[in-house]
Amino acid sequence: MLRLLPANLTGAWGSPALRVREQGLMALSGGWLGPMAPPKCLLVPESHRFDCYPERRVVVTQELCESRGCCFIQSPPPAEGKQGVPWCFYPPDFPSYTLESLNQTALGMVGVLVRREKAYYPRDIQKLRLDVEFETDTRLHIKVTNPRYEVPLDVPQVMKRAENPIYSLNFSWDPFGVLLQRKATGTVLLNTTVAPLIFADQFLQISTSLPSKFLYGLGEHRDRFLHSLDWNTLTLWARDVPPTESFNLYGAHPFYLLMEEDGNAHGVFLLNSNAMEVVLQPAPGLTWRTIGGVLDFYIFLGPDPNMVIQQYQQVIGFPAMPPIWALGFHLCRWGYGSSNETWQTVRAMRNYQIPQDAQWNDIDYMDGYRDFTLDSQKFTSLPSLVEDLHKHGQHYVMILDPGISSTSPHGSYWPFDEGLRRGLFLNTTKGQPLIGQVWPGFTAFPDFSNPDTHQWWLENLQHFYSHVPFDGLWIDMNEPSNFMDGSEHGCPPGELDSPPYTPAVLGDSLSAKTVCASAEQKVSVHYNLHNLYGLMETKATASALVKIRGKRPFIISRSTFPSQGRYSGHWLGDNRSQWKDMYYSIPGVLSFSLFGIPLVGADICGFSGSTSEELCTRWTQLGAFYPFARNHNTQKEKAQDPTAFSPAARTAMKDVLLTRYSLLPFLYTLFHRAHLQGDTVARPLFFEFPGDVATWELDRQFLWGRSLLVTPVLEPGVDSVTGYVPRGMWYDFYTVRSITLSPDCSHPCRSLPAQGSSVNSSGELLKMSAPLEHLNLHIREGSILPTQKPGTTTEVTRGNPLRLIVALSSDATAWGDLFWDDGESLDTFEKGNYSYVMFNVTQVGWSPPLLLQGHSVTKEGGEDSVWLSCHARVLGKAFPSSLLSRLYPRMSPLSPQVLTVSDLGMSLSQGFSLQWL
Ligand code: MIG
Repeated sequence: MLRLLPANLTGAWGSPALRVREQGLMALSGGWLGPMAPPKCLLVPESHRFDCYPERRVVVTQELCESRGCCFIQSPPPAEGKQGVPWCFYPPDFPSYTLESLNQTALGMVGVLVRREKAYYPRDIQKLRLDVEFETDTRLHIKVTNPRYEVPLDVPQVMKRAENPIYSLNFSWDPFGVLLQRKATGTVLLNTTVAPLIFADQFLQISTSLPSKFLYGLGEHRDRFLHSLDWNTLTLWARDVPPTESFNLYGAHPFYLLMEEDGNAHGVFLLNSNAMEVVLQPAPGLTWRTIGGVLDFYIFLGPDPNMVIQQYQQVIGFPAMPPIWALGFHLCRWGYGSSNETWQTVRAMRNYQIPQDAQWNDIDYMDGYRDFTLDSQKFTSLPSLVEDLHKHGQHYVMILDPGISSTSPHGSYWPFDEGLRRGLFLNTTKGQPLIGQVWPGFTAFPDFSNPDTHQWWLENLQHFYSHVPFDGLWIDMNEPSNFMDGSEHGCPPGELDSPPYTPAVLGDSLSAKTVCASAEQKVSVHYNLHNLYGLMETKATASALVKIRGKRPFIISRSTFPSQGRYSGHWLGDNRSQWKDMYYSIPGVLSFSLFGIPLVGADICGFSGSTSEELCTRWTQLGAFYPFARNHNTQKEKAQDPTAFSPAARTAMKDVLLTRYSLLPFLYTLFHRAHLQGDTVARPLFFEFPGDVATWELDRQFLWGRSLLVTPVLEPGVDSVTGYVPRGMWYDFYTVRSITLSPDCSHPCRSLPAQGSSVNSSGELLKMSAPLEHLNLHIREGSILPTQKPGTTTEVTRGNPLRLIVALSSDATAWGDLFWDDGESLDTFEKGNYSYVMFNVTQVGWSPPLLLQGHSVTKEGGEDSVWLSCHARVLGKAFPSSLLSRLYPRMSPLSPQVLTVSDLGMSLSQGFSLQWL
């Protein structure tokens, strides 16, 4: 029987198979089919060949391939550095599982899957349990298990079966397969009969067809935002390496978002923490290949991309609300020679009045690079520096690595002695602490899966805090990184360190630049927990920070896993001071928006290598719009903070940072929406314009929320930039800003705008002027942005009057909102200690007057102390021309105009309304 045409399925199932047949015959005439290949193999077109021999270290011969029962057909070798069509692939009748029974349960179904013929990996599991839960109308949970390791992540427990799911689920019984369709359109979202299901102890694989080639997510990688499906393997295994195309990097996010051809979107999350590959192929098709755990899928039906990401975060958890100072500008470098040198930079920044909220230190502050110690010579003044920062409303963040020095004389280094005494480190298979090497020399690695380790971590932090009252933590090297492969003694033989199949990890070994997979941890072996190491360290760190400071924790972590956003942000690691690295930061930031980690950014001006004034200026302009904005530099490179450059460059950097600070209330409110319901902060354009296919590939621009378009320059030596401007009116941000209030204009009055690059776009590429000191920012019609006069810290800024920018749509409406609280207390939203205002402009009846209203929904006991005087600036055609022509037939449409209202003198907890003619 032809796998692609299961007998018990008709309709949508039939037609792809017919297509397959035709293409197969076409391929036959192409001449690349081996003459010996059996007819069933010839039927499989190249794009539909699912790899039966993914092992990389083996040259696949016909003999090896056929010993697995697969088809062998050579195709043209791929271009250098590319993967090609697999030569060894599954025939349509390759043995798979059969669905033996299927019974209704309260939430869905439970079934039994049986494999009669063994596949080719050891310890093939013959009987599996299938659980299906119709969790919500837009979320489906499908799990294939037998009792074994599962990811220890709290996921929502559903009590009631969804009543009106927008999806329909069918099964193929023999071979077993899942067919998932979107009811409204009939689009087949998943069809897993395209290749066999394999479920062996250390090799689990399931493939599916995809309804389009527009696939995003699957991190952490350095790639375009939109992945290529041209035989592209993405490996997920936490790894310390400067971001390089096609390598596994610091974090693991087995989640993809897919745009269907008609603009609907869905997402798929595989809750699995083992080393994994995801293979993308042009069918379009996708294969999940993991070497442990279970197949635990959540599918999100959207139907729009924003909703998919919200639904994903309903499962993994919504991101933490950051303290407001986290949204200021951060300055860091590796290689400040001393605390005084660090202090110098802070003073220089203040001197030039360049905004800065936090000063950071890298490992330089430590004594011998050991955690929780302070270099008593070079960093003597650190406590005073921190005190000075606090006096200026600024904050201090320092780095912390997980590796704990194991060679300090006994009795001289409490963290190791005590960790050893309490048994808190990763152990070798022989039950001894596993010793690797990191910055301090030989180190042991805390087992953060053990709750006792959290207590010890807290005690260490408390101790250090009593000397240096830090405000946040930067947790690095937590893949965990190890300068040795495995341990000081390598790794023992065995199937954890040398599994039957090793995914395409950098270094070809699971223990490359990390600890042995066989290392023992409290919850399971490191083999299973490796991708969770950073997340578990982050949880320990977040709870310690809360206990120590009693305020919202601020953490930036290098290694991440789904649900990370609940505890920390992320930076994109060791980029280089090169233009292409600057570009890659945009797909990087946008991908982490999808992963539910909105607080993300790349090292502004580049980490390694030497930046240039031009690059650093452009990068600061882009970086001012990273949700997390930090300039960081490697050791031994010349300074690249804003004060290190010419007056012109310095001023350009200062200006764009002030622009960021002026948008603080807007940005803070976006983070509130992320925390509340999983909205993205840095947002891909297609999230707002899913019906406009031209936006689906864009990753050189992005939005803040729904309404601020950022179009950075990403190339040297240019004074313009071409960007896509979606359909509608977009107002030039600076034109708005540059309108000055005429003093005699204290009540509603109109004035014409200065000439700016506001544009009424038909959905087109536009060339924008971009001299070196200019970042293009455009405000979308229909939006209201709360802003403030910027200060050089968020503390100063947040005390300044609120200003509304009202960008009217063509039908003279607009809306926006503001979330405001004290900026640092825990759970202000949950406790009701905040103000929330919805701003609205509406047309009053059928007459020209417009009404701007602020509706406060602040709860009883809300933040009453928040009082901001308010200015409003209204942009656009105040009157719709259609209406005007009806009411005033002889009047021509008004030109765009700007209306300024000063000092509304409102309290946020009261609301207001303002009407004008
Ligand atoms: O082995 O702490 O990604 O930001 O400056 C390098 C020194 C260790 C890697 C981090 C980088 C940091 C550096 N760290």
